[in-house]
Amino acid sequence: MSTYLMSDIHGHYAAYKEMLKKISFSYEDTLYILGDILDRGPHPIKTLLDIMADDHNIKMLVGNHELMAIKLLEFLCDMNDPEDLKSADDSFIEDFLCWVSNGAETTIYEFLKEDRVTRRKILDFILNLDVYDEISVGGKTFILVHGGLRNFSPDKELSDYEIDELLWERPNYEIPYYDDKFVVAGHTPTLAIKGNPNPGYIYMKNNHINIDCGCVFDSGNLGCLRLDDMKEFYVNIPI
Ligand SMILES: [Mn+2]
Repeated sequence: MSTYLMSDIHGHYAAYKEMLKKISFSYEDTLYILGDILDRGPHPIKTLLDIMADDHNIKMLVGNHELMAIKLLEFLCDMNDPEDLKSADDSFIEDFLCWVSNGAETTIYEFLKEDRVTRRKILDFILNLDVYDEISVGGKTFILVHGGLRNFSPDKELSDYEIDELLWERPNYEIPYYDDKFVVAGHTPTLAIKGNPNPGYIYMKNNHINIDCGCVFDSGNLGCLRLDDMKEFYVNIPI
């Protein structure tokens, strides 16, 4: 009965499945995934469907990539003909191009291969994802969120943050937010943290924990953290 965390799988299905094997993930265990399953890697929808099928013990939070996808997946849900895009307004096209420039191609490709019922199920799943969670494991409390807590204030309730503040934030690791709680996030590959002595591995500083080890990059890994004993697991499979 262990609790595991992963994040930012970005369509890297092979690495995800390998990690489940590596941690011997079982029916009694719980896995929290802190968003960004979609985009960039080869199999985002395949990965998402796999997570959806395991919903008794996998809890996924929303990432900025799922958030970007919602409006467009809604459109693609009922699309008959790519010509339909011609009737879209400018703001829709702008959002669409923004999503595509963030690696949406594989998500769109796999999404359109699914039938309409499955497309709708995928969209409903994304629409129902929570934005944050707070859990206690082994006497420690962990706030789970995709990006971080922008405009942090110790007295502010998690429910009072705007969604963009939680999904797009890059935390300031020099400042501890809470004395008695860890803030666990993904979103910022640990390869990109300035002064990080171990890029590509889980990063911990001042009660911050970053578990996005950048599996979409050659020098990155898919990381997984077991909260019961803070043991780290890594998988590196080239895409
Ligand atoms: Mn992200």
